[in-house]
Formats: sequence, structure tokens, C-alpha cells
Amino acid sequence: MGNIFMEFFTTRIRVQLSVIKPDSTDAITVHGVKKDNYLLQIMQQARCNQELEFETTSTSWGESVTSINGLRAESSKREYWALLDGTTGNFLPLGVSSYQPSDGEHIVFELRKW
Ligand code: B12
Repeated sequence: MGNIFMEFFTTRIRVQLSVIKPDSTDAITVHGVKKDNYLLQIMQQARCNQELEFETTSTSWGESVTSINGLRAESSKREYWALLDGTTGNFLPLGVSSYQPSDGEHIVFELRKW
């Protein structure tokens, strides 16, 4: 039942996003994220705040990130936007439309080659 009382009790979390480009790094913190939101929804919230720009394409695995902050991954150059855990440096196990970050998590988008 989505009434105003439910909204009041919704747990909010904070997620840090970093975008690593060849010549610069952009870092933002997205506040007031609803717990259990997918990473894609958090990115959309950051886009609403005009702190992030991105594009995705639909695939059988969900949404694939193709461009961030004006930098497009060129598959002809074997480039892609990798999604990394900022603490461990490990790859996230899921794409942006499946992964649900937890409170205080730091996510890194890095342009890489395969
Ligand atoms: C090769 C591959 C890649 C290559 C694709 C480029 C290429 N041309 O080779 C690269 C290295 C780019 C890649 C990236 C990622 N991948 Co990948 N990838 C695969 C793999 C091994 C084969 C895909 C394939 O070629 N299928 C055959 C073709 C004919 O089918 P297709 O649907 O057209 O394939 C395309 C999509 O699969 C897409 N793609 C590949 N990986 C992913 C991941 C996501 C989340 C999405 C939406 C699309 C996508 O790229 C393919 C080529 O265009 C699969 C495992 C598998 N066996 O399917 C994992 C797999 C799909 N990838 C996976 C993951 C997690 C990722 C990343 C999120 C990893 C990361 N943390 O950065 C990123 C995507 C980030 C983003 N930008 O959104 C997971 C998805 C799990 C899930 N349920 O979400 C899989 C299942 C591997 C696994 N078991 O963990 N991947």
C-alpha cells in the first residue's frame, strides 16, 4: 500500500559513484536512495540531480551501459564500461538493471578493454 506513511518509513541509503575516464575521474555521492533500488535507478536519480549522464542499451541480460558523462565505449576498439566494487576492485557480478547496492557502497565505472 503506497501511502504517505509507507513513504515515511522507507529506508534510505547512500551510494558513492566514481567514473574513471582515461584523463579524469568524477566522483559523486547519491543520497536518499531507496533501499533495494537497482543501480540503474540510482544512476537515474543522479541524472535527475544533473550529476551524471549516461546511456544504456537493452540486451537479453538487461541494460548494458554504453556511455557515461559523454564518453562512449567503442566496441570496435574492444572498449566497454566495467562495473567495479570500489572497495575490492572486483567486477560486480550483475549488470546495472540487476544489481542492488547496499548502504555506503562505492561503485566504480571504468572504461576498459576486453
Ligand atoms: C563476452 C562477455 C562480455 C563482454 C562482451 C563484449 C564482447 N563483444 O565480447 C564484455 C567484457 C564487454 C562484458 C561485460 C560485462 N559483463 Co559480460 N559476459 C560475456 C559472456 C562471457 C558472453 C556474452 C556473449 O558474447 N554472448 C553471445 C552473444 C551472441 O549474445 P549477445 O546477447 O548478443 O551478447 C551480448 C550481451 O551478452 C552483452 N553483454 C555481455 N555481458 C553483459 C553483461 C550485462 C549485464 C549486459 C546487460 C550485457 C552484457 O555483450 C554481448 C556482446 O554484445 C557472458 C556469459 C555468457 N556465457 O553468456 C557474460 C555475462 C553476460 N556478463 C556478465 C557481467 C556481470 C558483465 C559486466 C556487468 C561485468 C562488470 N562488472 O563490468 C559487464 C557489463 C557492464 C556494462 N557496461 O553494462 C554476467 C551477467 C550476469 C547478470 N545476470 O547480470 C555474465 C552472464 C557472466 C557471468 N556469469 O557472470 N561481458
